[in-house]
Amino acid sequence: MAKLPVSSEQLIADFGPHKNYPPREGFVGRDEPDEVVKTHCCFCGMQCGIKLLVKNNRVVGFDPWEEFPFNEGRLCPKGVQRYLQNNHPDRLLHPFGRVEGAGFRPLGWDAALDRTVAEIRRIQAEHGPHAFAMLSGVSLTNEKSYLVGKFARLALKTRNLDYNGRLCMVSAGAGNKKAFGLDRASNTYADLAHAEVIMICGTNVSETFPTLTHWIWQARDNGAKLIVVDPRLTPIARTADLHLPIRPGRDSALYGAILHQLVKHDWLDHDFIAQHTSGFAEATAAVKDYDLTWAEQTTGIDAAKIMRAAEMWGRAKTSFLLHARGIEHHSKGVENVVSCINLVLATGRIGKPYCGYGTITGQGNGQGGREHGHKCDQLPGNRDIENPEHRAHIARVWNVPEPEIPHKGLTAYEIIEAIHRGEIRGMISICFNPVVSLPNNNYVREAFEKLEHYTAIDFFLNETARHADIVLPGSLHEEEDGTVTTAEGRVVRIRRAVTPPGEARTDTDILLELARRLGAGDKFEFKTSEEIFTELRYASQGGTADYFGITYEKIEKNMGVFWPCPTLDHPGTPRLWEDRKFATPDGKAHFNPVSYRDPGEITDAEYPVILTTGRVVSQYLSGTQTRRIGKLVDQYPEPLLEIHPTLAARYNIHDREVVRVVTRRGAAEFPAQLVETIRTDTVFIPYHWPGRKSANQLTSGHLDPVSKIPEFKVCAARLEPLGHPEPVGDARTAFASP
Ligand SMILES: Nc1nc2c(c(=O)[nH]1)N[C@H]1C(S)=C(S)[C@@H](COP(=O)(O)OP(=O)(O)OC[C@H]3O[C@@H](n4cnc5c(=O)[nH]c(N)nc54)[C@H](O)[C@@H]3O)O[C@H]1N2
Ligand SMILES: Nc1nc2c(c(=O)[nH]1)N[C@H]1C(S)=C(S)[C@@H](COP(=O)(O)OP(=O)(O)OC[C@H]3O[C@@H](n4cnc5c(=O)[nH]c(N)nc54)[C@H](O)[C@@H]3O)O[C@H]1N2
Ligand code: SF4
Ligand SMILES: [Mo]
Repeated sequence: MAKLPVSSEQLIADFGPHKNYPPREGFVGRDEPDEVVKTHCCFCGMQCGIKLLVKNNRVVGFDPWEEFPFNEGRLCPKGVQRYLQNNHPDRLLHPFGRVEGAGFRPLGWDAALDRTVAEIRRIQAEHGPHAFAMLSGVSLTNEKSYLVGKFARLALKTRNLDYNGRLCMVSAGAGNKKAFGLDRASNTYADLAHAEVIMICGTNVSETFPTLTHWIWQARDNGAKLIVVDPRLTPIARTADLHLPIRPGRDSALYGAILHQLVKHDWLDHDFIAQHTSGFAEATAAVKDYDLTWAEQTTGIDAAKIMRAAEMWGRAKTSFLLHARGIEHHSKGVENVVSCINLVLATGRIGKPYCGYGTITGQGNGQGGREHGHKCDQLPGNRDIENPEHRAHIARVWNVPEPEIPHKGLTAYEIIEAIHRGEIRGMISICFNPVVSLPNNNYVREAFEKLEHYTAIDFFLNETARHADIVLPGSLHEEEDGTVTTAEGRVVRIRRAVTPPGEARTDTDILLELARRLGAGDKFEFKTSEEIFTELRYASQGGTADYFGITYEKIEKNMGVFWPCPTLDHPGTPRLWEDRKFATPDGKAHFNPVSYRDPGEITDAEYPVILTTGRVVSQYLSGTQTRRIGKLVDQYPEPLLEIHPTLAARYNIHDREVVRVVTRRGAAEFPAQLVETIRTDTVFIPYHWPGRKSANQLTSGHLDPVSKIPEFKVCAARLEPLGHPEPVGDARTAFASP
């Protein structure tokens, strides 16, 4: 029988905190806190330092942490509201179990854990160990990411573990490894401040990484030129010297055409290319026909602007290239990434002051979370799960025979497909909301309805957890100690400010207890997060992401340590490649040839408009957290369809009128927002909402063949104006806190 969702409102009405616990008041005013805890924001990869104010075991406010070197006290709209989650009435306070036909009922921990373990055993006995899968997320600390990887491999004994970075960082990770042999931004953002040219490709930094813009303004004050590549004239693009309004899905054509011009005008660093790189001839051969006429036709950008970009980049002495999901969320995300890196290598501008390159990490621990082994193909230290030496090293650290470590499993979206095929029957998830965040999500929801057993660990009942059999109340960011690694590669300390409320437990306690009940307790005898970190250090030792020389004490003393940090007396590595020894087998940086190919879905007569998706400043990811914070909801209450007046006029669409957007996957309705800041062939929808407001009802399941990232940034759509404004009083404030 299909597992139909149980609503959060119903759960709160039946078993809300007021029934069992004294009311948890919200912000109680700025009287003297009991404690001030220096930690970091729970949201994006900038990991801004913040001081949390604690009173009576509750977070009641914040203060800027001005000494923390990256953000120096600055915070964005999400950062200053984050603490409001701590007292939210929707907080899960005890385990719940599904009672068919009656929704969720509270359960004791023993009963909830026993039921999960019994179902794991039953499903694995009937269908083999890999029929039970695990999904994880990189809002988790390094310690928890490491623990999840070990838990899935040694306690659950499944190879099918993957994580939400599959929707985020994997194209960048694969591209970085191909080019440099190591996956991290090459410099700290302080190097931006003195770069002559900054090129920003497919990232809306002012909304998605607001505190990063400080370093870009520093560069502007110092005379830097700014190039922005985005189909939308984003806030940062409005300040740029050059905005290249690319047709979505065409980035590798643009960077290929720029490389063509660098060669043609000899804007190249021949010494660097000869001594420190390989593959230059193949990479330039691949773009020999990419002249300006072809490039203009393919990318939709004026030839003159492309030429200007090539000249600005080519003639500069120092430069920094940044990109994020706008070029990575593609069925050729890896090709887009390496075609950007080719420009950096051709001009030799890396590993020197004010010269660098970086993919901007998305989630809070998007960097560390992609290093410590909760990807389906990875072991800690960014090791390869199929490499015999790497497996042997981890087997030694885990004290198990090497064959006990499962081999490579399926990626996130492939796990969904395997559920549909009946190969995967059970699931445990932590820190992931795939029913909102995966593409083509009606198909994803049907998979969760099919599962024989599903346990979810979260602090809120997210939309996927509503399909669960068991819900285990886990911990918020401020309820556990640990470390995360910022977008710059700086490992910082997350400090526990409060303990979990009610019967909620820390994520770590839940995983350790499950491991014990699965009979693997001897491999999981950790008493503190620091003990997990110590094992992680050994596990990462000698890997490309080497944390061996990092300790909690050292982080404390230096306000963070940059990996690689191979020995205890090593200071860490803020700027990579100064020694010109790249982490590839031959020690050289690799050019990669890229021949342009079209995105997985292109427009045609039936679906003539390009649909792209992304973010707005006040909402975060699947919205589970930010849709519960009233002030953020007020700022952007519901998804709007951004459309250019020219395109709108073609369909007789007026501002705020509802438009039905149809793709090959389905249809959804959004009020139109007429803006002159988007291409006339493209519409944009932010994806932070569930159900009928979800952009992912429309997106395609096309994956990059190497990274398996979904193509969130391009699909083909048809617009059907409904000719009336949005009815009042719909879902807009559904989750707002009082
Ligand atoms: N406010 C807020 N901040 C966040 C998040 C959030 O949810 N909300 N999430 C965090 C996470 S996990 C991530 S991954 C990052 C994402 O950070 P970004 O990558 O900056 O965010 P997106 O909005 O996904 O996409 C960025 C831009 O890509 C453009 N774009 C679309 N298609 C193309 C294309 O084909 N080529 C190019 N060049 N550009 C294109 C879009 O117009 C958009 O402006 O943000 C992090 N920060
Ligand atoms: N159409 C479209 N879809 C997209 C994207 C896009 O640009 N367009 N972007 C993609 C990207 S880049 C990303 S990163 C994904 C994100 O997609 P998801 O990872 O599904 O999004 P989150 O909202 O982070 O969901 C995480 C869940 O983890 C919980 N959580 C957070 N911290 C913790 C913790 O410490 N412990 C526990 N136990 N739970 C925690 C939250 O409450 C939430 O329910 O979405 C992807 N989907
Ligand atoms: S920029 Fe990112 S880390 Fe900093 S306050 Fe905003 S959401 Fe938090
Ligand atoms: Mo992301």
